[in-house]
Amino acid sequence: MSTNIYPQRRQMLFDTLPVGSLVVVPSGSEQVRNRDTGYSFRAQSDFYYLTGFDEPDSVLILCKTADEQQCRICLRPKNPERETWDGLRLGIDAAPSHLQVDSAHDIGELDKLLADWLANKAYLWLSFEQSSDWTTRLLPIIGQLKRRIRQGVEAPKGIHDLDGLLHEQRLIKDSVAQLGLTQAAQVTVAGHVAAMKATAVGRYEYQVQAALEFECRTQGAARQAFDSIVAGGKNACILHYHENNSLLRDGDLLLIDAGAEIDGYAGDCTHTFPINGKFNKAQAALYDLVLAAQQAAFAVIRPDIPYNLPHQEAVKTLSQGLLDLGLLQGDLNSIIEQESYKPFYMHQTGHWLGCDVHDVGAYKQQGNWRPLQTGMALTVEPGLYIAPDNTTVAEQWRGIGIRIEDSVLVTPTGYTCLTAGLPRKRSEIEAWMQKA
Ligand SMILES: [Mn+2]
Repeated sequence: MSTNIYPQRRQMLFDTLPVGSLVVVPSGSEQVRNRDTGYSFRAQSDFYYLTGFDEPDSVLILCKTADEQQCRICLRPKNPERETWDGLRLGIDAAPSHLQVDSAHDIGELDKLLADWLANKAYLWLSFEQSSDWTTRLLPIIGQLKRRIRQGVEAPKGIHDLDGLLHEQRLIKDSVAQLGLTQAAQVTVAGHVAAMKATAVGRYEYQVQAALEFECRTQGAARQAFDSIVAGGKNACILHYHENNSLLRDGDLLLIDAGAEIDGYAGDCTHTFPINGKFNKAQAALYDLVLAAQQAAFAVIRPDIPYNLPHQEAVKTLSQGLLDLGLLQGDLNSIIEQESYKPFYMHQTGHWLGCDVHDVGAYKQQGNWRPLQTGMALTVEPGLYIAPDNTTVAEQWRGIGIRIEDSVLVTPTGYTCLTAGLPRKRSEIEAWMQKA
């Protein structure tokens, strides 16, 4: 991985900041799980994106004045005793060269340092999504500065949302981000293949989950990018199901939505296949329809189309198919207009993908769906979910949940599918399961 990417990313952010700016980007702190045991730590994505550093209790500070720009890191000092218990720390002396920043400071001094660094800065930038405790911490420091006004010190005039700048930057994937997403996607696909191999009637969902996550971790994933959804039969109708504790039954489908995290980038892929290797008639009809909807969405993806167009194409295909199969009645346009497909398809057809599985970046600009651009990464994930208690449809359809999801990168001429490699056509899946 290029070690120069982090200074480059910080420079890009500097270039968008007005003179007189101070930016605060925290890594976050460890969270207690119970008593003296913590949840495993993962640095906030904004911080990791700008530093490649993942120690808790670290804060990146960017200062821009008319004369200079300064990049500073505040972090935990070396502490041999704590390091014996909790792991090595980079430490203050090694940080400037290791992280390519101008200076490094003890995190314990942060409030005092901020009082100096904030003096005569007009703009204080914070993530509004993550900053509630930081605003309460920073307001007294700004108050102190205002009391030094007779000494000629100026305090910030406002706190500004960093998300608008930094998240727009994160939305367009640079070469290192593209590589991270590509590797995360490849490991994710390997995990799905391992899950298919581990699937059999009479096993439990968590056993398939274990096979998938074993493969991802074996191939270098730091963790899963989100809790794996391994949903047999009607459990697939719960969109974010992750109890993963049911028995896999003969005649049911298995829906798996999972992704590995590699170098801070998320994989995201969903696969639906029959537990016994053979689709029944109702499952086959709905599966083919969801796959057709995904292909209709793929067909329009290229730069300059509105973000929502793939969703509209998927909805059109799904609605027409539901009409043809008799699950919906009426005419296509009014079904789409009145959203009467929503009992069967209640989510969007995708989301941004990046450091976070539901990645940052606006979807609309001035009230309109933004155009896709080269370098954006998103998922394409139509589905159909027929609630087990939906008595408005024939019994054969009830309790079937299907989603097919791939991750794509927008290219100048269209897109690249990052998660290619799984059998997707019904015949391919059945042949694959037969062979396995
Ligand atoms: Mn997704």
